Amino acid sequence: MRSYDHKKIEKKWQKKWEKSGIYRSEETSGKPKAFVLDMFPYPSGEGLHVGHPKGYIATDIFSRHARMQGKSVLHPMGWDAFGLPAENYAIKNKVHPRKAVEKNVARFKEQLQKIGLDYDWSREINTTDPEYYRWTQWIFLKLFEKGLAYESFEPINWCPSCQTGLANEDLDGNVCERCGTVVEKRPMRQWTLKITDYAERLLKDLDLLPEWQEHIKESQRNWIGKSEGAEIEFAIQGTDEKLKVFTTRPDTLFGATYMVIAPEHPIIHKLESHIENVPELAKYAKEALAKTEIERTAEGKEKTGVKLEGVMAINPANKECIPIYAADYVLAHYGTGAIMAVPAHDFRDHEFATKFNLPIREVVHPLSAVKAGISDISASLQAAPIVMEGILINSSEFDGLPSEEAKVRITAKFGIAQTTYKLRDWVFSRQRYWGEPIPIVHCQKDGVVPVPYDQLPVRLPEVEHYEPTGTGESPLAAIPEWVNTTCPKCGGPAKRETNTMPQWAGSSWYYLRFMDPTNDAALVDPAKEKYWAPVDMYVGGAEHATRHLIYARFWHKFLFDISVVSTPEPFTRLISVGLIMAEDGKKMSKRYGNVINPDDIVETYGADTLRIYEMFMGPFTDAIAWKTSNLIGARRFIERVWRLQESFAESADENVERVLHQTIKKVGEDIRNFKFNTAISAMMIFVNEAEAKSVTKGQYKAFLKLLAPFAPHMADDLWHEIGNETSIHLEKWPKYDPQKILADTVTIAVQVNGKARATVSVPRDSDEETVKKVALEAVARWLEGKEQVRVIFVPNRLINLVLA
Ligand code: ANZ
Repeated sequence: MRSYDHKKIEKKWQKKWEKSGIYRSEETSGKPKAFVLDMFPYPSGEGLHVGHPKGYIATDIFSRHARMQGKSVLHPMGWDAFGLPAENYAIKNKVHPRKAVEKNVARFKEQLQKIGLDYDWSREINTTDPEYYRWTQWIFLKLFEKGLAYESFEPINWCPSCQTGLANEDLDGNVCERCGTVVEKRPMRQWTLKITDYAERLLKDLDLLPEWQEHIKESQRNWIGKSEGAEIEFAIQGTDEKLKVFTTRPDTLFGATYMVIAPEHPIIHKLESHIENVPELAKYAKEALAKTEIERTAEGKEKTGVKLEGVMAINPANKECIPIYAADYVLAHYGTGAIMAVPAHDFRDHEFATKFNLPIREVVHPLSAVKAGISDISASLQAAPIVMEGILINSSEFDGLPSEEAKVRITAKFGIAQTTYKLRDWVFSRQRYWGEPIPIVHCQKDGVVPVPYDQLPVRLPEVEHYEPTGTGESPLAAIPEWVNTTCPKCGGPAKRETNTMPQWAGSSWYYLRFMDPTNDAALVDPAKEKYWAPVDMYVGGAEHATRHLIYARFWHKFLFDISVVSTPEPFTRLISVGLIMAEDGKKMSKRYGNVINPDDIVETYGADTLRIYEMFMGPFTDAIAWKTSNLIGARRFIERVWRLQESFAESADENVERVLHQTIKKVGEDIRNFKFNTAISAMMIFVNEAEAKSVTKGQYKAFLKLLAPFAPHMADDLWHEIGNETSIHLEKWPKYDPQKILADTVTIAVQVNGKARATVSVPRDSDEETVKKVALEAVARWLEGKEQVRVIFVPNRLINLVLA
């Protein structure tokens, strides 16, 4: 027998597959399709570690199985190569980001190819390729055309280390998610996308995704953060000004004993002539701006605030004059930036009222107290608020109403129903070099003018220095030849927009480009889109639950509205990969020096062993620690399969046949359900059985087909070795025979006078006569000379022969 030389075998088959192009995707086949997608990586300078390919191996198995089921498969790969990580790497290593990306891509690709993944490399894309980002810019122009991309001048998150503005989604609490530096608020001009126009659809359409993991849908719901409530206006005494608040508890209106506005609220400016302590308020606002939203709104945090001296508001419900405070726990950009404070029923208001000695008035009596006949809870209210709903008191004509009904009636009388979302518009510009230029020019006469579609792509120019300038302008601003241009409208002098797009831009639509990667007339050909869309299976890191996956859904819905795509949602099924931790239990990272390079594993043990090992570690979505010593188990399994080719039986053993059909059923179901570990244990059981008894060539062939998605190199090699000419990966997936699975045997205990004497194997559900015949043989020596008087028979369990 040939020895199992993984190096030779794996190289040989990788070459053959590439040459024969068996993994090319075809949309003209007339077959049903399967679009299987990995979240494409950014090609970092560190290369892949063994954790990265886990998801790729899984989609590889899934897509190979789909192909063998007769589907036309699209399983592509590409590079998300713009953005801060690529740029920071380039700066640190003093190479141009384009050069660094080229080198890193080559390295990543080589590493992936060594693992034997079935990507159609003819569809490879790279977000930094001008022929790709032309279409990213095209989408931006469409958004601009529809009023969904706009310039704004609000304070945004600024990372002093990365020297760029960031979206809320790019923060980890109050620090930059990339570098860990605490971000500041900094007012600056920026481009913003109106994702809030899509908030309701992004929320509602989560219901169209039954095959997404619930926890991911839940994080999206929280991120979108829908609140239903009311807007109510409070007049400012002695002026024509009004202060509008947003509240989710209009039922508590009679309990509003003061108001709070965000320190940066514009009404301060409007009331300047009435307010006596404007400088004090300005100072407080400045301090508040330096804090993050999380710091400002945390419950239990020491409350601060400044009273607006000289002005009072009027509670519209009871006409009471109440004071107004500026306090940082109210955010400028949520709701209306102002609240009615109800200290009896809200934690933060209670903390504030306690500190500033403001009245706490109960207006909603809890149901439990009503039931227990307790009417006075004012003492406990001084200690803590009662936040649950109940029955209204101290609320004039609304007394006695339950909260639910009071909300509706009070809103009808004093305000209007309103819904707000936590989701903010998407801050879409970065003050960095390595990103897609925003295709806009600024003309003195015509203002903001979009670059005409036929002038796309606006190419990123070559520069001497691509380090951030630190001035809030991108390095592009320092290249006059590029910046100075002519206005497409009037032909006069104009300047190009020098902000670039965030890294999330290119990844918000890349899956569409895989359907038609070289089309230079359209983003995607409609017929191809119709065939491939939507993505049937999408696999990637759980950390993208609220960023990439919200942005991509937003762009997709926009492209749906302008008829570029035909489905309301981009990804039908979504599964997140459980991390592979390092052997020490920590995250695998160069920083901890615990990284394992897949190249070394492939070299020593083989790609097929690596693949089986990673899929056998445990449930796919679990985080599990790597253990090199356990690779031996996977390698041994492969070697046992290899040895089975030594001798084939002439006729099939019934048990082996039964286990084979059970295995066919199990492996197919498990692959569809992403349960690769149990699929592999089913295959191990088959190998045990075949070793213990025998295996025919036919059985072996069927088994190799099951193994092929998992260990593609050795499966194809053995397949050819036993006399086949075409690749096993183009074979049909075997069918199991339901009859054969059922026709199994059971073990029956044979007793003589109630004493266990032997066991026999019989086909399941055999009748008494059949079982008695074999049982008599098995216990012959206990029967000698004795007469049988009775038989007790329990089907499939036992037979008891009672003797005289
Ligand atoms: C009065 C009230 C009484 C409130 C009560 C709550 C309880 P969610 O669910 O998060 O949407 N609020 C409104 N705008 C705010 C802002 N810009 N900054 C900080 N807080 C703000 O919360 C809505 C509630 O948060 C609103 O309802 C308002 O306080 C507060 F017993 O109004 B409520």
